[in-house]
Amino acid sequence: TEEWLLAGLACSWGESMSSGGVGGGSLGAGLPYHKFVSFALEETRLRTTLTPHPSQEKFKSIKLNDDNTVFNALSFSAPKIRLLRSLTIEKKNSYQVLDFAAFSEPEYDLPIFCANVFTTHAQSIVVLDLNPLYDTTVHKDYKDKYYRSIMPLVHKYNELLPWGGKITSESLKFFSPIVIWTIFESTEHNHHVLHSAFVWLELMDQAIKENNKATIARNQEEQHKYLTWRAEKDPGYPLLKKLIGESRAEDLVMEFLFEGVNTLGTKSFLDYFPEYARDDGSVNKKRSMIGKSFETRPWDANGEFIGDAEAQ
Ligand code: BLA
Repeated sequence: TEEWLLAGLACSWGESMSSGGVGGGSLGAGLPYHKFVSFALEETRLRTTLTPHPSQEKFKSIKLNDDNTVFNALSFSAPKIRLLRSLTIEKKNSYQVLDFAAFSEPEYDLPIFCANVFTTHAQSIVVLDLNPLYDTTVHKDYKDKYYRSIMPLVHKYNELLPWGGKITSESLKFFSPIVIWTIFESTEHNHHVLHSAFVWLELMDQAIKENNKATIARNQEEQHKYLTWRAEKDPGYPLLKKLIGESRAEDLVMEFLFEGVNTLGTKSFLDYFPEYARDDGSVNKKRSMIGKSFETRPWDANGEFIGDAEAQ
């Protein structure tokens, strides 16, 4: 049963970084992260039928003021998958971005596949995870259902991709015990082979449709909460604003990257995260109320959260 980790996506970040600009003819080609994206899409197509998502039309050809920057946005849906979308940005001699995510239909409680990489000449900031729909510290049943059998993955990647150090503490409850959160020097990139388990597709194959209306509504609300968080506080947002302007960045975030934030639920950011309320009722612009913590990986080998003491 644990063979599914081999049904993995193997993607060499080093290789794709150094092959920069060689087009392979498939979607997303020509960007350093095109290999990741086309591989992920190919893997997905082996198992399901991707249909272009309505959001793709509006965003795939966003024009930038800056000729040195290439922007590529793709989005799809499929049976069981509400939204699978990918954004890659490359600014020549400056930085590269990958933001890839997949969200299931609310009839499934699948984790959210999340691959984010921000690369400059100096370093790469990487978050790779199956973000849990339900906080795994609170919902042990959910943790067991999706993470227990894949915990061994952590040992496999931990050496190659060590914990990235202190992190915005709010992020932790959106991360799973198998999260890869790492920062590596770009000079080392050729030595780093990132094998990201595309376990998500395996989980998707196995996912069984939920019929209970209350459970479906709860799944939908949890997904909405996640979208609401990221649409407001994603670390990439300020850079997107700089790149395409405030209003287009807002459209991109609301209607593409975190599409569903305006339709899956009616609760506001402050309904979900009241600690961000300011006296005048507006949302505190700070990224984090708690600050950064967790110098080391705050989960043990069984995926039990052990970060409490350090969080003080
Ligand atoms: C930095 N991106 C980061 C950091 C994290 C993430 C953890 C380190 C800073 C921190 O502690 O917050 C990513 N955080 C996540 C993800 C989740 C989360 C994926 O909570 C999911 C729940 N990154 C992008 C995109 C851009 C981008 C699209 O995904 C730009 C367009 C940029 N990320 C970016 C930049 C930084 C960063 C510029 C460094 C700046 C900073 O620390 O604020």
